[in-house]
Amino acid sequence: MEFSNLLIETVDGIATLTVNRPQSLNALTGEVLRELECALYGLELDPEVKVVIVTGAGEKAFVAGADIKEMAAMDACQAHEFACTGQRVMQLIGQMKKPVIAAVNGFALGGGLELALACDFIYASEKAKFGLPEVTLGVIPGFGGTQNLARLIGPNRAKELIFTGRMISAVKAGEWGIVNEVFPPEELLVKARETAEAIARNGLKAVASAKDAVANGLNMAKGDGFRYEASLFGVLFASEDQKEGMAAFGERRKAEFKGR
Ligand code: CO8
Repeated sequence: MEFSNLLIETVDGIATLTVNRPQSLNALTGEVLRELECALYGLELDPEVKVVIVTGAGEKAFVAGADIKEMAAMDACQAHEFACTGQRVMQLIGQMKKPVIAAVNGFALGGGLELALACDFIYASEKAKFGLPEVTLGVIPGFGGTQNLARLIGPNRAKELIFTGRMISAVKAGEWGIVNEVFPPEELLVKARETAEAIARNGLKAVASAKDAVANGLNMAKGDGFRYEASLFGVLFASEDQKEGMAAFGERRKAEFKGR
């Protein structure tokens, strides 16, 4: 499928999905969001794809937010529709069985930070900047940012970022636990790819179950989360990958997982 605002390249099971509107710092219009939804569904269903990396085109931005010029002309119904589309995209990333890594190459602001937060984890370039500047525009984060950021770094730091609308550096974002690792700009995609390849070599049914356990367990009481984890653990014993992984260990060879 052809997209006007996205580039997708799949090499050896790793798909790189690039938001491609560098002239607008990759800002998210309604059309970009609809394309992202479509593209992510496609990647989830594509048997060739094992891990997805999301990044932004150009040197300057990952995604500098929702498109302010488009939003400025919206009425309340259109803004609601826009927020719902954005939230569907963010939730889809969380619900996908495949891991999704954000490679933040520059500004990740507003909806751009929300997109990164929706991914399973974030790698960043030293040049990246993070912020939720919505209050400087008279609105609040609308793609799950208040929820995801507060859960990730705690309510106090989240409120400081959201109330001030300030940007923080990649290093600070690392210290605060928003970013897993920070790399020189030229190494960002290489490192994201190395990690994606390391994940892709594992039993992908197990990786999907781990993603499910972490995401859903966080919304449960701890005891329910433990029970949920045990049930997912048990179900994996019906998979070919579990048989292969444990047999390979016994036979002192590398497992050849099929994702079944
Ligand atoms: N929307 C539209 N266009 C943008 C955006 C954006 N978010 N960000 C940058 N651009 C455009 C600029 O207008 C400019 O275009 P042009 O050359 O045609 O004027 C081009 O990108 C380059 O940008 P700048 O010249 O401004 O570049 P600078 O290096 O001077 O500044 C900044 C970079 C600091 C990133 C600056 O562009 C900026 O502040 N951008 C806006 C950041 C922002 O406020 N983002 C949050 C938007 S709100 C949001 O994301 C809400 C999400 C939830 C929505 C809920 C549903 C309703």
